[in-house]
Amino acid sequence: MILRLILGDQLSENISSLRNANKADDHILICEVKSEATYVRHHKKKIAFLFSAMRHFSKSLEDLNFNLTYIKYDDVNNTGSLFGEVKKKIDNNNFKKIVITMPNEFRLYSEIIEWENKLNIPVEIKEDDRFLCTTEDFNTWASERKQLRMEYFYRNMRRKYDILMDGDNPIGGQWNFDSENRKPPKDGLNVPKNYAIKPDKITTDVLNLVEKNFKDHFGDLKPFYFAVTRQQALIVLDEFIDKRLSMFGDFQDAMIEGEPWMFHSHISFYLNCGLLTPLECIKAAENAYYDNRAPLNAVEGFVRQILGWREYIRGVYWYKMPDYKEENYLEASRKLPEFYWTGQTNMNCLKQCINETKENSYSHHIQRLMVLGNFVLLAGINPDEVHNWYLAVYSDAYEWVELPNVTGMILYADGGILASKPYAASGAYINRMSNYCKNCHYKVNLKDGKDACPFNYLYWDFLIRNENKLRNNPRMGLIYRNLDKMNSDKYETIKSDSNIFLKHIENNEKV
Ligand code: FAD
Ligand code: DLZ
Ligand code: SF4
Repeated sequence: MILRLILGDQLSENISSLRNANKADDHILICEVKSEATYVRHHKKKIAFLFSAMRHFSKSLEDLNFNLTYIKYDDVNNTGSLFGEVKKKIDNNNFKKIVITMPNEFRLYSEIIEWENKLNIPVEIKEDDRFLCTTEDFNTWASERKQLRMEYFYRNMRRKYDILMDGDNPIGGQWNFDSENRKPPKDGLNVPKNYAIKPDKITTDVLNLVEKNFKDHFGDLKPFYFAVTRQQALIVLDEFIDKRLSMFGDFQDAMIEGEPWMFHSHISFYLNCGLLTPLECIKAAENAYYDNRAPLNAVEGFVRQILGWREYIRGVYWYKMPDYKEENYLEASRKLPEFYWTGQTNMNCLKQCINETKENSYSHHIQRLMVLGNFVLLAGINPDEVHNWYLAVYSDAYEWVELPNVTGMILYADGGILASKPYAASGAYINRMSNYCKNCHYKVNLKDGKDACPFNYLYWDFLIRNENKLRNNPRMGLIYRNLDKMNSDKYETIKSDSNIFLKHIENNEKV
C-alpha cells in the first residue's frame, strides 16, 4: 500500500508518480493547501485555475478507478500544508512508502526530502519525465561549457528528437529564422479572438471559494475563461495551430494596445501544470508545417520556444539552484514601484501591460521582457522584489521557469550566464514594436526634460551606473563608444533627469 502525492502542477495521467500504481491498494492524495496558495500572493485567476484544474483532474482519476482523497481548501480539517495532509494520511493508515514526482521548485524539494525522517517512512522521489531533457543530461551538457548558450542546446534537442530535420541538417538549411520574424505591428492586423471557456459547476464553486478566501490577492478573478481540463486545453492548442500559428513568427514581438493575446499560443498555463505535454505541442506545430498550414519561420520559432527555451530554462534552474536565487550582479536595490500592482502610471506601455496582467494573469513574452522587464532593469529594482511579482501575477508562473527568466534574462543578475548582454532598450524599441507611444503622456522622441520618455534617459543612466560591470562585455563595446562620444552637458542632463525620475518612484509619486 503506497501513498502517491500529486501536486497542483502534476496534473498528467502519465505522471511518473502514478506509474505502476496498484488501483486496488494504493492511495492518491491531492490537496488544496494554504501553504502553496500563499507562498506568494498568487493572482486570483491563477489560484482559481489551478484549483479547478486539480478538481477536474482528480475526477478523471476517480473515473479511472483510482482510490483518491481530494482535500478542498475550505474542508474543516484542512491542516493548511502538504506536510500536514501527508502526515494525517500516514498516521491513519498503514502505508509502506510515499511516492511523489520531483517537485518543480527547490523550495518544495528541500521540504520534501525532510519527510522521510520526520514521518519515519521511505519517500521515493521520481524523475519528472514530462520534460524533454533530464536534469542529469542538462548538467552534463552545461558542465562541459563555459557559456550556456541556448542556441547550441536547442540544436542538440532538434537532433535528439528529430524535429524539423532533414537527415542531419535542419529543414530549410537554417536552425533559426528570426531574421524573418519580429516584424512591427501593422494597421488592420486581424488578431483572432482568444478561446474562452464558460465556467462549469466545479469552476463556479472554485470561483466562489477564491472570491471569499483570497480577496486581498492581486488581479481580476472574473471573467474566468481558462481551460481547466486536458480536453479543453487540447482545443486551445488546436485553435492556436489553426488560427494563429501561421502569423506567430512574423508578429512574435509585436504589441498592440487592446490585443493582449496577439498570435501567441496561450498554452503555458496548461503545459506547466501538466494538462498538455511539450512533445504533443511541438509535433502539432511540426505537422502543420508538413501539411502546408504554417510557414517554416513560424513553426521553427514556436518549436524553439518549447524544445529550446523552455527546456533550457528548466535546466539552468536546477543546474544553478539554490545559489541562483541569491544572484544580484548589478547590485540593484530599489523597491518595486507600487504601480506594478495598481497600473497607476502615465507611462502608457507599462500601464497597458500591467492592466492586462491584472485582467488576464497573462502577458506575452515581449511585454514581460521588453516593457515590464526592461523597466525594472533600467530602474535598478532589487531581484527579489521583481521575482516575487512575476511569480505571483502570471498563471504559468512556477519558480523553475520564472526565476531564470527574471534573474538571467531580464535583470542580468547572474552576470551573463543566461543572456550574453542585458536586454536594455530605450523608448525607440517599444515605439517600433508597439502602438503604445501614440497614447502616452510622454513623448518617445524627446530625450530629456519632464516630457521625455523615461526609457530614453534611464537607458543611458543604466549604462553609466553599471559601467564597471558592463563596459568590458564585447557585445556592449559599441554602446559604450557611443556613450564616450556624449558631451558633458548631455551626460549631466541624463543623470539629472534620471535622478529626479528615480526619486519620484522611490517616494511613490505618480510617474
Ligand atoms: P508562446 O509565445 O506561444 O510560446 C510557446 C511556449 O514556449 C510557451 O507556452 C512556453 O511554454 C515556451 N516559452 C517561450 N518562451 C519561454 C521562456 N523564455 N522560458 C520558458 N518557456 C518559454 N513562462 C512561463 O511559462 N512561466 C513563467 O513564470 C514565465 N515567466 C517569465 C518571466 C519573464 C521576465 C520573461 C521575460 C518570460 C517569462 N516566461 C515565463 C516566458 C514566456 O514569456 C511565457 O512562457 C509566454 O509568454 C507564455 O505565453 P504563451 O504560452 O502564449 O507563449
Ligand atoms: C501554485 C499552487 C497553488 C496556488 N496551490 C496549490 C495547492 O493548493 N496544492 C498543490 O499541491 N499545489 C499548488 N500549487 C502548485 C505548487 O505550488 C507547485 O506544485 C510547486 O510550486 C512545485 O512546482
Ligand atoms: Fe512607453 Fe515611452 Fe512609449 Fe510612453 S513614450 S509608451 S513610456 S516607450
